[in-house]
Amino acid sequence: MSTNTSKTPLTLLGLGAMGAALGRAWLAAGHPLTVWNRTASRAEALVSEGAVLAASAAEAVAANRLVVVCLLDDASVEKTLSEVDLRGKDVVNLVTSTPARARARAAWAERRGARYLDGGIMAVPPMIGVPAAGPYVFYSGSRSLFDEHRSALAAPADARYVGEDAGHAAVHDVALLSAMYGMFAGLTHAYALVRGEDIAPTELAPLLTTWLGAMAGAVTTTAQRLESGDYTTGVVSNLGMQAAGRATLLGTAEEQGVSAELLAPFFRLMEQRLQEGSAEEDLTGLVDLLRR
Ligand code: FVH
Repeated sequence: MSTNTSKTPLTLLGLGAMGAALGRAWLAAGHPLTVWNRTASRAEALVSEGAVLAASAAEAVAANRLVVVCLLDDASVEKTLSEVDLRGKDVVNLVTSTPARARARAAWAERRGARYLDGGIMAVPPMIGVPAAGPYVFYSGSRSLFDEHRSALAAPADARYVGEDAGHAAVHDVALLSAMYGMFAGLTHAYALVRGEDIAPTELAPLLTTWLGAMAGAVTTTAQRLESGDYTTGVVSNLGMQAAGRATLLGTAEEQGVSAELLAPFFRLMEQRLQEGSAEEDLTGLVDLLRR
């Protein structure tokens, strides 16, 4: 693949599933790319596509101002970069992290003379470099770094800046992932309920898809209620009615020989809110209950 001198050259540390996909997208967009990976053999494919393999992380970092890190976790970032000179570098860390760890990593990089941007990738590797698949990355931290390198950062996936606080990319990332796991928990329970019945999972699948789509409006109404503080006006399915459904939903799990361990905690929260709040609310009050 040919590189283009008008495109920002960059260094990529980490060529796992995600790093390799990012590297391929930068090469495809014409960015000169220097790579490093702990296991050097994993760089072979990218080198054959035009990347330059550095012999060490220090050599890779020295090669370019813009340094993107896509390693497994924060511990591997520490191990890889603890002895490397970061002065004058623009470090973009795409490792999935907690907000506190991202903030600590930002302070660590800045103490060492680098500008720092934290990223949360909202995509899986096959989506990278495929705009139609809708990949994007939340970025937070140095605004000047983001503005300067925005076009390079946007080559593999759309770049969305969410603030100077380095922890905000992680908060956004983990909020979306947490909602996704809530959905996975729900469909896990639903499939378990029909297992053993004469109902094929592929029969249930389209029903689940359309039902979850129909219920997705709750994302926005909950946000609006949280902002207005009004949890009762215009409620369609109130808390009192929903909490009363507990016996049916948990009873069905019992009858079907399915553990209620995914569902029961949510109903416990409903009961608690019912005691402390109002039966006329919707489920928005549960958000407040979760805050410690
Ligand atoms: N893959 C995905 O679906 C998700 C999508 C959302 C974002 N995540 C995050 O991206 C980071 C990297 O994930 P990955 O998919 O590339 O992960 P792996 O394929 O397991 O590759 C891991 C790379 O990290 C290197 N590595 C691991 N430990 C060390 C270490 N102690 N020192 C130096 N490098 C280390 C590993 O090197 P090697 O095993 O090939 O030698 C890989 O390059 C991650 O934060 C996800 O949460 C991906």
